[in-house]
Amino acid sequence: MMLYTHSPEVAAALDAGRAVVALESTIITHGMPWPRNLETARQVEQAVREAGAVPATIAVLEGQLHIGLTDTELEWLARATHVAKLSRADMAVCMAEGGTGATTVAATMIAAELAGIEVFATGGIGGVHKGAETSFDISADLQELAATRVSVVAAGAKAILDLPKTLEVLETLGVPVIAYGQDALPAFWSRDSGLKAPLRMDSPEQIARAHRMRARLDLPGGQLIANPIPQAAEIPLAELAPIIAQATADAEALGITGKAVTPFLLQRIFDLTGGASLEANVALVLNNARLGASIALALTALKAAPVPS
Ligand code: PSU
Ligand code: MN
Repeated sequence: MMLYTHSPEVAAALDAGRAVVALESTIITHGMPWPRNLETARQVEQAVREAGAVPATIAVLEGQLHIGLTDTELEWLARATHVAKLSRADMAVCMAEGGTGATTVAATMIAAELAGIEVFATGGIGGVHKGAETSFDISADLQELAATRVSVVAAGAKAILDLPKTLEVLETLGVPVIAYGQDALPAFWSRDSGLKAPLRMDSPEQIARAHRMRARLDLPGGQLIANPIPQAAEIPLAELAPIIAQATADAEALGITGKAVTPFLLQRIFDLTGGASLEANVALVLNNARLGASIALALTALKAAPVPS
């Protein structure tokens, strides 16, 4: 059995040297409720296509790593209820045992690099959780950004995380955190976290050149592109802060730990905002898919041009 299979659309795109954007599947299985998860997954794929690139949603189905899902597979995954959430630690076990799992940012990056896909768009990355000084809850996504050469477009880190600590860890790991088109680090549902991003870029071409430069320097690891949610869709941080505090306190009271923490908090915030957090989430993922496609196109344009030495 091949280590991974491509959907027909992705196979044709890679053969033709077209721009491809990787998409994760944990957001479908653990990040959004049915049927909005399927609608969003389809809209995100369509947004990538409309921007001129090809989407590759990644997941493990019955032991097989899929780079690109057919619409039937996408719908099956969106309806499934007992799908594992796979990160670097559990991906190989799932595949070896013939299991089915959705890929997080970390696992999607691993799969994308394997398949030669350089850009990946998602909603938010995992990071350092509040209270990490006692819980040690730091997402494997951060180490993956340090290890795997994929540029990840996200709407910053989720405001359920400790953002200053997340930035510190990314700096320690040597991960460039690049705010797109503004100075402030965006905070997922909000455009401004109140923190300045370490780096800023204003065009997909700049981001593509920096991505290439890392490879020429033989630096492992990718880039985190922090793309602010569109203004019309944002929920200001002041409005969300008490809700996030409530959700975090609930998680602690219920003794939620490990990989259950992020899905629990997202669900709780969805309930406490009366569904408004989901609307914002959908808008920011679509926005990231479009930027991811532009970066992937800029990278293919660079490939075509001779690299100056
Ligand atoms: N963004 C969302 N919803 C999600 C996630 C991101 O809007 O469910 C997922 C991503 O797959 C990310 C994961 O990699 O949450 C982080 O989980 P953890 O904190 O357990 O590492
Ligand atoms: Mn965690």
